[in-house]
Amino acid sequence: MPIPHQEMRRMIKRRIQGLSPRDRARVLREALAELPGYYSGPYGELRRWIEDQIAEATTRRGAQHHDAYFLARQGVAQVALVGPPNAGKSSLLHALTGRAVPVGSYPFTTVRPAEGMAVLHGAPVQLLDLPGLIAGGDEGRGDGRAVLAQIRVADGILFVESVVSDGTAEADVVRNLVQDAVPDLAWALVGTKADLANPEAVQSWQERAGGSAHVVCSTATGEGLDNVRQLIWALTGLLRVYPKPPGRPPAADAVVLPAGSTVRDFVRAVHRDWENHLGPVRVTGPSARFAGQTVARDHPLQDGDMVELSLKRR
Ligand SMILES: Nc1nc2c(ncn2[C@@H]2O[C@H](COP(=O)(O)OP(=O)(O)OP(=O)(O)O)[C@@H](O)[C@H]2O)c(=O)[nH]1
Ligand SMILES: [Mg+2]
Repeated sequence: MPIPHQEMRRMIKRRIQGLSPRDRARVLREALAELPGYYSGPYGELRRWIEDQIAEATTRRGAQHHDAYFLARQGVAQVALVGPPNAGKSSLLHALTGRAVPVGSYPFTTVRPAEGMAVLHGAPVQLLDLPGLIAGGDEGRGDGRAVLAQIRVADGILFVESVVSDGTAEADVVRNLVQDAVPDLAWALVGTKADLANPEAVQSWQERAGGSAHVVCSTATGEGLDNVRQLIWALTGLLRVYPKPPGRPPAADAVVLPAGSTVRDFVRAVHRDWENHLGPVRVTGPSARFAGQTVARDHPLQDGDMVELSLKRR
């Protein structure tokens, strides 16, 4: 039998009185973990009140180092891991980048953004692990504004959601909030904790994802992580383009180029002197109508193309 919510609020207030912000946050997190899992009604209100208290306790601490909150861009692209508290964002950052970040079974484990590099097809892609977002985040609840500011400068958003069914309302709140605030950014969905969910829960999460790009994974078993890497690659829009010497097979290592790159960009990336000596260029792959198609310098390339360059005799 849960303690009636009003008594519970009084009890929590008593427990945090006079504590330092750090201890206050710890006690509040413990209280949140003990709360019945309702998101509506009096317990929902109590939950939101505790979340606000945690946000207050943790932002005051952060406010002294405000600059430390913003992560500089590194690598060839930046993708933000975004989701409700406790969804598994930090666990995913660790699984994909090896970066040691705090992971906890309570909400708001992450109070500052963290970053790590996922090396995808030889290219460093920066992943941002952001504090969990909650309803009202766009008005500043739970540091939401700072989180949104960080999302705005990213190249793509990976919404991280638990496929265990009881978090769907929170996940919807986050998606709507972020898409209203940053409507133009590319995004995709990752369903985490597949190892904890029954097949029906996984299926209903997939149905919610609908036609959007999505992948189910577990950081506990490693299941689906390669698919997550592919999803991130697609989000960045980066292109792998394989140089092919005439009469020989294509190189095993791709040249990685930004979205929208053309044959000219590729040539410049391979060898800066070649542009002036370039003969016909042939492309095989997704951007070509047929294998070995001769294309112009401004031909837009696609991920997975092979490009054969020939140089004019001097
Ligand atoms: N079994 C299982 N547990 C997971 C998985 N991913 C995360 N967890 C657990 O879920 C809890 C929350 O994980 P975190 O990675 O800290 O979640 P978060 O989204 O970063 O949470 P906040 O920083 O609080 O927003 C931890 O206890 C993790 O060990 C998973 O794939 N399987
Ligand atoms: Mg976290």
